[in-house]
Amino acid sequence: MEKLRIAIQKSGRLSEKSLALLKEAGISINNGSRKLLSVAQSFPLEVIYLRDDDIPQYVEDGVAHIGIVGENEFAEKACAVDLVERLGFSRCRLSIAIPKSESYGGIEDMDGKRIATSYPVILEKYLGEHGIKADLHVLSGSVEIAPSIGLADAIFDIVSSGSTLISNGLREVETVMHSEAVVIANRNLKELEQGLLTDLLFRIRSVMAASNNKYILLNAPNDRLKEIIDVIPGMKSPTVMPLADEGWSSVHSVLSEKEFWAVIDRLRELGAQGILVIPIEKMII
Ligand code: PRT
Ligand code: ZN
Repeated sequence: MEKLRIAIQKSGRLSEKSLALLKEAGISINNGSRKLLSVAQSFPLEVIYLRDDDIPQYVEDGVAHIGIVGENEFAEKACAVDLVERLGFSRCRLSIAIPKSESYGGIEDMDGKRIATSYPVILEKYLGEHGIKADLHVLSGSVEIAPSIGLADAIFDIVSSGSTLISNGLREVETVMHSEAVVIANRNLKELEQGLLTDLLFRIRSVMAASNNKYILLNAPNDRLKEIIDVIPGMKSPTVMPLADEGWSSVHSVLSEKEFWAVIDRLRELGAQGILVIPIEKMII
């Protein structure tokens, strides 16, 4: 039977989370990442383990039908593949940083400067858009030490917590792009492969929607019921049931993580009691 082939990072920051996402989508993979290729149970999927740098090209070539990579690799490799889903994990940003003692007046200050980076394509594009010409030094790792050894005036690299910059005496002055893990796909999938991708994305979206939402139950005094319902619209509209205790109703609904605390505070002000918030396992949307 035909299978969808997905490329996943062999070992690194994306590997575990990529496999965990497949697992939550009901697809368990047999042997971790030791083999080059493994076959999933319960879904026609094959996993090929690669370095993240190689994934966009393998997907463009059709060696893998789809892949999970950082958006930064997708942008840097500029391969002819489609970004089909953002996954929300491994978030980071790509920024220009300079020695902390230096002043910074704006991107114009980078004109004629030497910038060390592993992401020349993304940087060149950004500088070009701002009419800046800099001298790029392409390094494959340890970019952050370039200024202190006199190799560059600035760096352009991935920043997450910012502690790598701080411990190398650098400060972030310009954020060029934000990145998260994404699913990329080959542009010439056959009908069957496209169908499998649609099924897989449906599962992935249900997992993500569930982790972004909570199930909420509360008791509402009937005289404030309308106002309480207005605060929590839910997926369609909330379920309302009378309580044995007269004058009170039980309200059930779904709340997004983002609006969570603001809504809870408002509900308490409106007299809601016994508020229970429960994680959702899967959410079919
Ligand atoms: O071996 P392979 O080529 O497959 O792996 P890799 O070493 O190229 O990549 P890996 O595993 O380090 O990262 C994979 C992807 O994770 C990246 O392409 C990003 O999309 C994403 N990601 C998220 C990060 C970070 N956060 C991150 N903090 N990638 C790298 N870093 C490094 C960064 O290079 C810098 O040295 O962490 C340092 C900065 O971190 P802070 O927290 O000190 O700011
Ligand atoms: Zn890499």
